[in-house]
Amino acid sequence: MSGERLSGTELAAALREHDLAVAPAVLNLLESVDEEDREQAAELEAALSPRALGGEAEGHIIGFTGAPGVGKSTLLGALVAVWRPARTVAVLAVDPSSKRSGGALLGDRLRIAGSGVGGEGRFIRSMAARERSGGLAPATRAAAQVLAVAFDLVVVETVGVGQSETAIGNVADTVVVVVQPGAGDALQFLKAGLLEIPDLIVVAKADLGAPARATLQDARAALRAVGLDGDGALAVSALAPTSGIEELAAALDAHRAALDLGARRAENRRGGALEDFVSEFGERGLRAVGGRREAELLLAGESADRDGAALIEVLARRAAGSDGG
Ligand SMILES: Nc1nc2c(ncn2[C@@H]2O[C@H](COP(=O)(O)OP(=O)(O)O)[C@@H](O)[C@H]2O)c(=O)[nH]1
Ligand SMILES: [Mg+2]
Repeated sequence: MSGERLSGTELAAALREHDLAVAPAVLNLLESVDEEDREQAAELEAALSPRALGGEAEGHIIGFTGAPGVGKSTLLGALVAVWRPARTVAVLAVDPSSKRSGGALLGDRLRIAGSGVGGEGRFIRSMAARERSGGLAPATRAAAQVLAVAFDLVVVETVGVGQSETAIGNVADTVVVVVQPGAGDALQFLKAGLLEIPDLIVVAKADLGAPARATLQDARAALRAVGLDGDGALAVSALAPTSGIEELAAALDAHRAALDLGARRAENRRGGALEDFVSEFGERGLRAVGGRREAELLLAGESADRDGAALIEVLARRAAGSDGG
């Protein structure tokens, strides 16, 4: 570590200039529990809030979620190879078990995937999950939001089955659920309304043949069952020779292009603020606001460009009874 540390405001300015070299320092700051660092982190986030930017950060924030072993990291390695070198990519791998090994593994996979990855324009970081829930830590949400100012693509890989996946929907513009051939469970969760509805379902390991094709049919049926277009399911193989990776990259771009970004991000900030508030103040805090529904209504009444910190403040003030409500 060098002696000259950039302040939160300086880091924010660097990200606005697309200076990708500051990404590690930005993550260190956001993950720090040191009190002075927390203040700097708040300044960083405030300087890059939609209100300060005069609009939403332009990077595409994509969440990849699915059970362990379905092939998420390998798939990301193949996708990064398609995206690079034309586009800059940050990958945040949320590892519920260990803090570092996931990122190291992911790094290996990305190197194996080869072709132009490595070096500038690409940033990979493993981050701790919130407690054991598999949910996103506040630092991950903040990291995705601020990196989207500097990088073209910000990918968050999370491990999850069923309800624990909800957290990714509070940060991503596009949520991709990855399943593997024979994975009936995840699709049953989706049909039963237990799973957050994904924007895309990817059936990985398409090279396995018939079982992959059958799971793709199941995925299409599951999407139709919840009123979505079956075309939102794709099969890919990340093993050489890869298949479906470019189609997936195109589907991701198409989803983002059709999105009302401001509305989606505002919704995510509200959901994220509520999640963070409950994590900090517990169910008791939520009761002090008047319950979840009341909290949601309160947040919905705030203007769309308010950042997470401001929204949490709104909830905290209501809980303390100091806003007269
Ligand atoms: N046959 C096949 N195996 C794959 C594919 N992608 C990943 N795998 C294997 O599945 C296992 C889990 O992959 P990984 O990417 O670590 O899954 P993650 O836990 O979801 O990130 C590894 O042994 C991979 O080699 C694929 O496209 N085809
Ligand atoms: Mg992985």
